[in-house]
Amino acid sequence: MKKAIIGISVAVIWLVCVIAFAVAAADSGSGDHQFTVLTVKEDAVKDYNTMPVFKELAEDTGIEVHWTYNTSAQYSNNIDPVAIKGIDAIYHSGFSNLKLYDYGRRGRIVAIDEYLTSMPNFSKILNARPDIKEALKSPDGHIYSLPRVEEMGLKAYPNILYLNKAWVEKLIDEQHMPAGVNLTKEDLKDGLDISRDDFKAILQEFANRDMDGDGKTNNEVPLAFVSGNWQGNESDLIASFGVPENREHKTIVDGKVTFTIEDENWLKAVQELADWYQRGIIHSSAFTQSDNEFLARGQDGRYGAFYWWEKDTVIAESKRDDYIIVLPLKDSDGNRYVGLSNELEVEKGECVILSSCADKKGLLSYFDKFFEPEYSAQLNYGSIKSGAFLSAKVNGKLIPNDDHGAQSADDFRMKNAPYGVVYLTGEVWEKSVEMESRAKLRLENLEQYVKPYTFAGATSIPNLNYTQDELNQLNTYEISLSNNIASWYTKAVTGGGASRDSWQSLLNTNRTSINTVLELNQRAYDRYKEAVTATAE
Ligand SMILES: [Ca+2]
Repeated sequence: MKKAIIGISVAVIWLVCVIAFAVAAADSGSGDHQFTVLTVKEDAVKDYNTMPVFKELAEDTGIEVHWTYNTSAQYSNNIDPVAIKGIDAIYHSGFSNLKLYDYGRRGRIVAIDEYLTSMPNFSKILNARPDIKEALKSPDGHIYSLPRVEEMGLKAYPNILYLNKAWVEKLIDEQHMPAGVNLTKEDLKDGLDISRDDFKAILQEFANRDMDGDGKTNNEVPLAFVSGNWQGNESDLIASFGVPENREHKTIVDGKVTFTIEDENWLKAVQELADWYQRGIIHSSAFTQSDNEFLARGQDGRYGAFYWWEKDTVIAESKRDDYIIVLPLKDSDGNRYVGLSNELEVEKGECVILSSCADKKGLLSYFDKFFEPEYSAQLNYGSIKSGAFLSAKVNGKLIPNDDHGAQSADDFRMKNAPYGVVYLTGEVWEKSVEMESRAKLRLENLEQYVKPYTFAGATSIPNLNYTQDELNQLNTYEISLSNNIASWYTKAVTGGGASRDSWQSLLNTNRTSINTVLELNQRAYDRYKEAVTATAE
C-alpha cells in the first residue's frame, strides 16, 4: 500500500514538473521582454504575479516579469543564490556590502551604474542625493544594487517609554505610592515628567503587588522590552545615565565614532539594570523574547511600563487608554538623554541583477519605474486597486485608507505590500503621498517627547563605504566583538551584576577589535563627509 502511494506521488510530482516546465517555457518564449525574478517572500504574502501594482507596471512598461519565490528560511539556506538557474534578478536580496562587492567584482551581478541611460528616475536620484550615491558605491566605485529609501525621520528614535497609568492610579487610591514620589492623578498624562529613581520605585510596587487584581502577584511585568531588538529595546534606559546608547553600542559624537561601552556611565547603567533585574523589575523574558512574543504578551495590559514605538501594536484596544507616554527618564541632576540608532533609511541590497540576464537594459528600465512616487507608495503599502489608498486623490496626493474592515492595518499591509525597492522621501510625503496616520502620530510623539532630549553632539552612523581590505578586516573583528559585548552584557544584567574589574577585562580582551573597528569606521566616515560635501558644492 505504502509503495503504491509513493508510486502515485512520484507520478504526480513528475506531472507537476512537466507542467511547470511547460509554463516556464511558454513564459520565456513570448515577446522580447520576459524576465523571471526571484523574490524572498513568506507564504502569507500574496502572489506578486496577481498584485494589481505589478499588472499596472506591466501595462505601463510593456515588460512582463514573472515572480518566483523563496521563503526567507529557504533563501538563507542557499549559500550561493546568484547561481540559481533561470532567474534574471533577486528582489529582497539582502546582500551585505561584502557580498555585493564579492559578486560584483567577479562579474556575477550587474554594475547598475553602467546602465543609467536606461534609468532616468534612478539617475535623477543619484544626482540630487550625493549621500545616497555615496552609500550605494562598492569599493571599486560601482553600484551593484538597487536601494530602498524610506525617509520618515522615525528610525533614529525607535523607543518611546509607556507607563501603565491605571496601575499608578491604583497605587495612589490604595495609598501605596512609594515614599517621596509626589505624583497626583492630574500628572498622569502623555509627557509625564519623572526621575529614574521615582520610576524605579513605582515599578518596584508593580513587582510586589497584584496590580491586575487576579489574586497572583507574579504575573505582572513591571518593565518590558526586547533587548537588542531594532525597536523597543533598553537603549534609552541606559542612555538616561548620560551615554548616547544604541543597540550596537556605537555612535558618532561631535564627528568622532565612539563605543558607548568604554564610557564609565555605561558601566553604571549596566550595574543599575542588574539591580532592577534582581528586584524583579525586569524579567528574564526581556532578554529571550522575540518581538512577536513581546507584542503578544503585552495585549492583556499586564505591562507596568514598556519601550516601543507606539502602544497600539503592544496593547489590546480595551486596555490602550491605560498607558501614557513618559519623557526620557531624568537623572539625579535633572538631565535627560536619548541616544540615536544606526538603523538606516537607505537600505542598500534590495535588488540585484544577474549577469546572465539577457536584456539588462530592459529589466533595469522596468525597475527604474519603482522609484516613481505612485509605484513606490503601492509597493510599500499595497496596490491602489486592492484598497491600500482611497480611490480619489486629495490635492494631488494619494491618501492611505486606514479602514480594512475586520483586518488590522498591519495585517493588510503584510499581505498586500511587496515592499523592496522604493523611494519615499520628504519631498514625496509633501507632494505625492500622504503619510499613514499612525506614522504621523509616531512622528509627532517623537518630536514632542523624545527628540528634544537627544544627547548633545550625537549623530547616527550613516551608510559607509569601505575598501576591500577594510571590509575583510571588519568581517574579522566586528562580528566577534559584538558577540562578546552582547554575552558580557546579558550575563552582567541577568547574572548578578558587573564589577569594574570584569568590565575592564571586557575592554582589555577586546582592545584590538575595538580600536580596529573604530579606526576603520572613522576613516570611512571621514571619506563619506568629504564625498558628500564635495559633490554637494
Ligand atoms: Ca496579578
